[in-house]
Amino acid sequence: PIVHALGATHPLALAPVTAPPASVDGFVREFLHNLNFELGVSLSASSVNDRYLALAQTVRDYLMARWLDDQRRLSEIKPKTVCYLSAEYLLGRQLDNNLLAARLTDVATEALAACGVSLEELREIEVEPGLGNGGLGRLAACFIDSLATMSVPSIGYGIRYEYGIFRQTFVDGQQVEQPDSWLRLGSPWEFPHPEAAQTISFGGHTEKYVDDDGVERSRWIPGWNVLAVPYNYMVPGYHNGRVNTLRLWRAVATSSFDLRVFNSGDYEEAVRAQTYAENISKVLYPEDSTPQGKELRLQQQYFFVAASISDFLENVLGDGVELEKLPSRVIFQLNDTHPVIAVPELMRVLLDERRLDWDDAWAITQQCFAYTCHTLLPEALEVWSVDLLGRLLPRHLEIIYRINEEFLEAVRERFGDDEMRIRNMSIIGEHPYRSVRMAYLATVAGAKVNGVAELHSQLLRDKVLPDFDEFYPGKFTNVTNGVTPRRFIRLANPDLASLITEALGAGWTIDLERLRGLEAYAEDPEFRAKFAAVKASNKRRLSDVLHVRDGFDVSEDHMLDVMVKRLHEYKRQMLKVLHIVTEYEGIASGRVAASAVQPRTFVFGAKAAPGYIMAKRIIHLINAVGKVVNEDPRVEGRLKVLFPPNYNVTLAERLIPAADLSEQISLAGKEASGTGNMKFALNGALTVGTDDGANVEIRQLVGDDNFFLFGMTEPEVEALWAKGYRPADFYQQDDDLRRAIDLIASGAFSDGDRSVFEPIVSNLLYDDRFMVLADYSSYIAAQAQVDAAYADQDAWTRSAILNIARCGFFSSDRSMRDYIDRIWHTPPVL
Ligand code: KOT
Repeated sequence: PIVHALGATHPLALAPVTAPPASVDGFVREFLHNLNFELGVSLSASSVNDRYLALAQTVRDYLMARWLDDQRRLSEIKPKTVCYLSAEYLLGRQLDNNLLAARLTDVATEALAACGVSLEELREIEVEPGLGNGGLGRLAACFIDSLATMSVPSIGYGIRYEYGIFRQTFVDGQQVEQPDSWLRLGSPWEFPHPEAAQTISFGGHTEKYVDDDGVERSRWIPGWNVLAVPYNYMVPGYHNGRVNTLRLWRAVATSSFDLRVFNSGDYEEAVRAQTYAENISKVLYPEDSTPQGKELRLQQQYFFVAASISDFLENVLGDGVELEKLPSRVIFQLNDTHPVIAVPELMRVLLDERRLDWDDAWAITQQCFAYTCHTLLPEALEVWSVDLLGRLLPRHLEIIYRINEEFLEAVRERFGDDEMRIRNMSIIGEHPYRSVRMAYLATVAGAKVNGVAELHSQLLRDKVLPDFDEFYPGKFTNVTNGVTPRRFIRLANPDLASLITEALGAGWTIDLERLRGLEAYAEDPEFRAKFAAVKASNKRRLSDVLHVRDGFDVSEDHMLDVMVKRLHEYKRQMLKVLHIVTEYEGIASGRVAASAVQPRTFVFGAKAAPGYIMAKRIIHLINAVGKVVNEDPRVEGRLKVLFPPNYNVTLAERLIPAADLSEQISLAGKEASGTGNMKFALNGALTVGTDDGANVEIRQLVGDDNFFLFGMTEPEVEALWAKGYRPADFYQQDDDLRRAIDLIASGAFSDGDRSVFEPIVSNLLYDDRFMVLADYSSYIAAQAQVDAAYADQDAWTRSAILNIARCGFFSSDRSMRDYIDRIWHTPPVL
């Protein structure tokens, strides 16, 4: 139909787009064509990067027919569509995932080999797009994978940052950040559409006027604007022939960017103005769970949601959908509060551009949004100062005020003039400065509000938003997070995947509850031996990777004890350090025989936000302890500490399959869910963990015998705070703890300089917001149980298999089903 419109007559122009033949010959032909005609090089003269780019283009060519067809089909069927609005997508490498989805891995391997090219070598040079910080961004990536695999009509919207999460290096054990120029060698997976750019406005003022029908209206006279250029990415479903779209926006200066300056002849100033506009999509803010309230950040947020809403209304919905029917065509899912400015934006479009009256616009808006909260930390709840918001988006601030007025009016009607409650529920906070509480705005506007694990959703209702829960019965719900088994089992752990398929047949990758079938195999000695062999081989593979990357060696007969996640005090990497120092001090002092502990390699992976000083100190300490431990002959062959820099999705895919022990040790009530915990369990690591986030659900499923639980529960944490927490008391009363802290304080890890880690020590002794000392003894006891359990390798392996068998629940496919049932009501379109 599209070609008809152009008046095409040639039969080829009328034929549907077709994929190249999925044969080795077909693949070779396509690959060489791309190398010669797209990259302009011969095979013999090509670089590894040329060959990688040509391969990526070839994979795209195979997916293209499906992508175009899906777009056409959906524009005809007009189903309700999920628009996932997320400031972050932590995608990881694309090549292998796309080969797998399109069932091309074997053909590509053979075809390349026939050209004398190693697929493995090409895989290794791909730079992952690190367009996210951690859990929240990786979750978005898992969700779009599952939506495509389940044939759910959906679009991911976000920002195409020119620089993703910084590259971490260590200099003298301290973190140094380097820009992540992920686009430098070309970006073969994206399709830019500069002609489809949207103009996004900022600043200026508002005014009232009377329209042609005599109705008083408001309008926004913006002060400046930028272009939002869409870059489309394919999101292929696994083995289902579907390809969804991820649309990321890039900021480009408008030609009229600052005509005033141009006209005045100040060329340099005009160029500066261009740069200013283009800064909007320049760099990902590297703060995880601690937003900084910077103006550029608010610009980013508005920039991408305004472009996305307008794109959806104009290009996806297209001609003449009745606005009252909008809720039957779209649900905008807000990935935390970062995109919440979309709420007043949709209101503005409906009111000012489409001329709806307030009540109609609000009724529509309230059905079109749903909000996912990913935190409980008070400092992570985003607020924008009214000053800043009013300057950047004056019309939106007016709309927010009106939403708040009407909301508080309804609260008054319901609860009476309870001023305390009204102040607590107001979308506008007054202290320490007047500000918009974005989580409240999202809660008022969202049809549903969900937390990301059972415990988190409960605490959200009880502790963070109790008044809202009472006011809006039925609005709050839970959807426990999940992870994609395609990337995190099938691709990351191919030998385990083969072993599972051998036992259960294919099909488990899209129906992960089938892993239950492995329970019986846990009792089979032959299967256990095969599983143990896979684990050992994954350790060797990891060792190879770390050897090349960092010069580290991992020994196969060590327990691999892994803690990988952002560095944050609430996650308590410090507790892990105290455990290591305790083990080290015990052996080094001669009180504990080296032979009495299981040989262990401790692996850390963690980035700290560049401005988070305490987190950076802890990174320094981990490296310092690692250096001393690794160089001390008294613990040689027993204890080893590895901290490869720049932990990212690519490294996660190597580390997780090799791990024996998964560290999930946050203070109870602080980790909303965790998703690393799920990835480890699904790869047959046992968890040592607190009763926090999704750990609770993991333990319920795998059983107490297959999980090392320690630490206070959330109510116990609350009780200890209420009673008055004095960390120094724990230090005084526990000999091991005292020795560990004293050793750090003594300068043993800082060449005798006691000042280096003094701030960490005094923070632990006199503040310790996350109660590391209170949970220390329980943690050490749990680690003793870990040691004892690991001594019986066969029993450990049995537990590991049971962990896999019982964690099928944590597939992101299940998360998507829950969102569809409880929130979106967007069935698959098959
Ligand atoms: C970041 C900024 C503001 C508010 C929350 C965040 C945030 C939360 N970033 N990452 N998270 C994590 O999200 C994951 C996915 O839901 C959770 O598993 C994890 O517990 C959160 O910390």
